[in-house]
Amino acid sequence: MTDTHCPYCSLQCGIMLTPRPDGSLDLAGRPDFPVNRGGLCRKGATAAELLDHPERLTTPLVRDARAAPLRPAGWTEALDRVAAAILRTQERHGRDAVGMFGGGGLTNEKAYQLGKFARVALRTRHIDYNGRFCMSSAVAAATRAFGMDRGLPFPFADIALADVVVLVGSNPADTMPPAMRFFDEGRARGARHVVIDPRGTATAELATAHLQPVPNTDLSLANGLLHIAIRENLVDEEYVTTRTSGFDAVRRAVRSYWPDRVERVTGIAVPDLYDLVRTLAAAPTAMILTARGAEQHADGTDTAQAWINLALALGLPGRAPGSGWGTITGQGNGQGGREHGQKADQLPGYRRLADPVDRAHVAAVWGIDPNELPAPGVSAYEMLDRLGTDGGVHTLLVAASNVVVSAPNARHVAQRLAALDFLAVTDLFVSETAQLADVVLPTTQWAEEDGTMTNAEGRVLLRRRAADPPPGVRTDLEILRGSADRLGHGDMFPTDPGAVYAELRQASGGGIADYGGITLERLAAGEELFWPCPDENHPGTPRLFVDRFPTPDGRAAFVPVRPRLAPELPDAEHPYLLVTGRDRGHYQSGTQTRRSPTLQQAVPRPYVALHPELARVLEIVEGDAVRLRTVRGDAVLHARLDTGIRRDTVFVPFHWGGAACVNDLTSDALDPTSRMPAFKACPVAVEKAASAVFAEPTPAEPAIAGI
Ligand SMILES: Nc1nc2c(c(=O)[nH]1)N[C@H]1C(S)=C(S)[C@@H](COP(=O)(O)OP(=O)(O)OC[C@H]3O[C@@H](n4cnc5c(=O)[nH]c(N)nc54)[C@H](O)[C@@H]3O)O[C@H]1N2
Ligand SMILES: Nc1nc2c(c(=O)[nH]1)N[C@H]1C(S)=C(S)[C@@H](COP(=O)(O)OP(=O)(O)OC[C@H]3O[C@@H](n4cnc5c(=O)[nH]c(N)nc54)[C@H](O)[C@@H]3O)O[C@H]1N2
Ligand code: SF4
Ligand SMILES: [Mo]
Repeated sequence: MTDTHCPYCSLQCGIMLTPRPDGSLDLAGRPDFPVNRGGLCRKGATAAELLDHPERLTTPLVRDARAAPLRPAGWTEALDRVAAAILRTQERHGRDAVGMFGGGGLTNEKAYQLGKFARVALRTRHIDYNGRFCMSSAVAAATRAFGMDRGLPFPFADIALADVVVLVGSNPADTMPPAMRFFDEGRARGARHVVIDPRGTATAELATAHLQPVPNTDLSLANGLLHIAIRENLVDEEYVTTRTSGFDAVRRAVRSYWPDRVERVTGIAVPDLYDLVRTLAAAPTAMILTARGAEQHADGTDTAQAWINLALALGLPGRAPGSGWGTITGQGNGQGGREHGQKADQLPGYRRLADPVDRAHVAAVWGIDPNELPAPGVSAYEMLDRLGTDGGVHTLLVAASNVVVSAPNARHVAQRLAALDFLAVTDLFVSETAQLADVVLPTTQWAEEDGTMTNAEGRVLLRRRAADPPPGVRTDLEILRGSADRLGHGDMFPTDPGAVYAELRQASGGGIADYGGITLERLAAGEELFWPCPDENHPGTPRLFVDRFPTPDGRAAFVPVRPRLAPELPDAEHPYLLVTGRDRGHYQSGTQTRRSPTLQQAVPRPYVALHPELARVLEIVEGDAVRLRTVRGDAVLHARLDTGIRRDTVFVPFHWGGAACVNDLTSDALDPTSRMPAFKACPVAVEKAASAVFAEPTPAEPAIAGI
């Protein structure tokens, strides 16, 4: 039996894998792991279905000409092609014309090595990753306010200790079901939970109260709540004086957020506003948690900040176990993935690429001259938007992301990918993005490799190898090594995850995300270790901000924020709001979960959820074909009637590609600070489709010559 962790979300539930006599693996939740205590959601429970999946890629694929189909090839040929394309592009357009796009599902070792490969082997400034599409707005706000970002600055278990929890745009009952045990425990003790979501989600159903704002009005809502807190003398003045700076400017900024005005903007009734503030202020322990619903907007950073401002005014961060503000990170290693160098402006340990001291530290670990390190690059969408243009990337290497499905304005992204000189994709399957590649490199998955992950709490975990990969498949580390060899830097890229982790500890040592004291031996011995952990005798830091904030003056910073005009407003042609997000049964772009027979049966097809009243007006009944249209594109989806959703809002999960790709419709307006796209709300036209020709998702198996 091998103890390991789930391949999917940032809860990183403990899983045990036991070989059966027929060679397959029996999968069960680990009762000893404190986060899930044996519980698993249906995605984790079915994860073993993909290990020996018939569509699993076992050989590299190459394309002989743009119009030619992909064909199987050997590793030497495939990696030679990648190296040749890199060198050709560097010669023609310079080093920055080669780009890398990573993913928050990669282990710490892979994320670290990807960042190092970009900076050392390619020496390009163009590297970023899908975390930009995930929690980057909360990251930017937390860094500004607290001096650092760790999704949850406390363990998940603290949720059970909170007397009040406010969840803003977060649906853990569907997105992290085993975490609900902490919420259930709290409510069993009498805690009050308030969900703020335009939809009546599974989480809202369990909560004490549900407020249904107009999408993208959370910033005004938070400012309005702070206005009431000030007016009602509910501010924790002592905390504000001793632990924060900048409150006066925020006090002034929220002066005009009168409750009736906030009601008009958000749709939340004045008495509910008062009730929420009083509940929060009266509780001995209270927590505000934001997730993608609040953050994935063109003013997501300021929205997260507005909720942090409220939390600070009420004295919550660092007050006591069960109090604070946190963001619930999403991908398996969304946390670790952003700490170790995949982000355009970051080096390992949350060091900054623009900081001379940070550059010198990491350059010394890598054995290079700091001047050889490139400058910070551009964010994920900005890089995609400029592919193939002057000053943009001409050869792109993608690992662990399916941008054709998951990036906003996805048709445009597909066009930009087509403008590249060369695209290489490393994946387990031929994802929609891999279908466009010149070379596809097959890689190992979770249960076939060792590595570390850092979950949403900042807890570092051992993911252990439980099975042999299919013959012919290489790890991401081996693929990077093979490429580095061809670029003359092979020695700097070990393939043993333990060796990479040892280097990561050194590179992160002394940084904000300090892994220096987190050894593999300590993890193997079962120690529960949260970063920062500067030395081997340090117990790690489950709770941050207890005495001070890691800002220069030790105080948390208030920042005044106001909503900007939305990038697109509803008009006569697009009178409704399209909200996107997740279905319980699928994961992200669906490359993995759409291939699980169990999950595919549970949620077989893309759909749009709409209120029965809206459906009635539009003469739509359950199962009808509904056409959605925004200024960028359209899709025909099956109607699913949902009495819990606002009447002016429709909801589509983003797990499908092809003609059912909702990101063909979404807006690529970016938050000016975090560069997060506005995935969560855009004006949309909704009508009954003239013919029932549904947008079918991409066929599972694309045509590949010779396979
Ligand atoms: N089943 C499943 N679980 C997953 C994933 C998955 O793909 N599938 N992905 C993982 C990842 S990477 C992530 S980031 C997390 C995301 O986890 P969540 O953030 O919980 O998931 P979402 O469905 O994206 O958004 C949450 C809620 O925000 C609401 N919302 C939309 N717009 C607004 C708004 O303007 N204001 C407010 N207040 N709410 C709004 C939506 O209705 C939705 O219910 O889930 C992780 N877990
Ligand atoms: N409209 C809309 N769009 C969204 C969102 C939304 O709420 N609405 N949410 C956004 C968010 S929060 C996120 S996180 C992104 C996620 O979007 P993507 O980045 O597309 O995420 P995944 O579908 O998880 O893609 C991961 C890919 O890597 C492969 N893979 C898995 N493990 C490995 C590995 O170890 N190595 C390699 N090389 N490959 C691997 C998988 O098969 C899969 O094809 O989508 C964003 N897009
Ligand atoms: S909640 Fe997340 S980590 Fe846990 S089993 Fe489900 S997908 Fe895996
Ligand atoms: Mo995410």
